[in-house]
Amino acid sequence: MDGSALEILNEINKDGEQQPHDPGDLTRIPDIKIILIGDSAVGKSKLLERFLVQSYRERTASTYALSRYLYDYVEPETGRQLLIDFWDTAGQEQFEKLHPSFYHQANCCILAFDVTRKVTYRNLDGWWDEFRSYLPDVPALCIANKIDSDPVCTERTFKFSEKNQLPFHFVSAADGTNVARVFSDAIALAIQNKDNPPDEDLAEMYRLLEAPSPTNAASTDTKSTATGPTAGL
Ligand SMILES: Nc1nc2c(ncn2[C@@H]2O[C@H](COP(=O)(O)OP(=O)(O)O)[C@@H](O)[C@H]2O)c(=O)[nH]1
Ligand SMILES: [Mg+2]
Repeated sequence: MDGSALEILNEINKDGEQQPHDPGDLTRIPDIKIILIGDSAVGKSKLLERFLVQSYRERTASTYALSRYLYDYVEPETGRQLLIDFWDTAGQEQFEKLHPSFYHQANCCILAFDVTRKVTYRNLDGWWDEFRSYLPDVPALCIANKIDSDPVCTERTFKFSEKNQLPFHFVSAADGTNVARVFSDAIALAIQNKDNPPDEDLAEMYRLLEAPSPTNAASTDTKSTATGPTAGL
């Protein structure tokens, strides 16, 4: 994992606070996958660092760090424990498209731009198209980062999120504004996606298979008649 984040975690551990697992320990099998995309240097890694270790360190260059972080999450309503796998880009977004494995089986996407660099906003369309080409049904949210550098920008409207019907938040990894909110919304969307597969037809088919209809319950002979694409029409 990112050297600086690991250093901070070690400091936290020294102070005796609970850190049940090393987020860099990728041998555990995650339940949920959340990806962060957007241009290089918009602050993706800093946002993750802020969320995972409640910290932010000034750095001049964009990060080229190891790119996955595990996070233990307990669902407040149910007490259910979930292991969340955050995928951050490792700098490759500056030069090339992301590898398909980056998108594979993601449950939610955080799409970030930098309010101090217009080009990062314009490039959202390209990121969105790439994401949707792999994951047409997966939920996403859009964030405008670095509002500490340009607080006035929060009075402006950014049409991208409206156009694509995405939840939108102004954030700052530097001062922490809205970071916890964004990650908790992303986690909620991801869990919803995991629990309720977006493929309506498939979900309906599973429901039919699980709950025998009165007809099926009455006669096992009817089983084979409900499998065609026009079944039920
Ligand atoms: N002012 C300000 N700078 C930020 C913020 N978030 C990140 N940065 C800076 O932007 C640069 C790129 O951040 P980084 O997280 O590496 O971007 P990434 O390439 O998208 O992962 C670094 O110099 C950070 O210190 C922020 O919220 N406010
Ligand atoms: Mg980065």
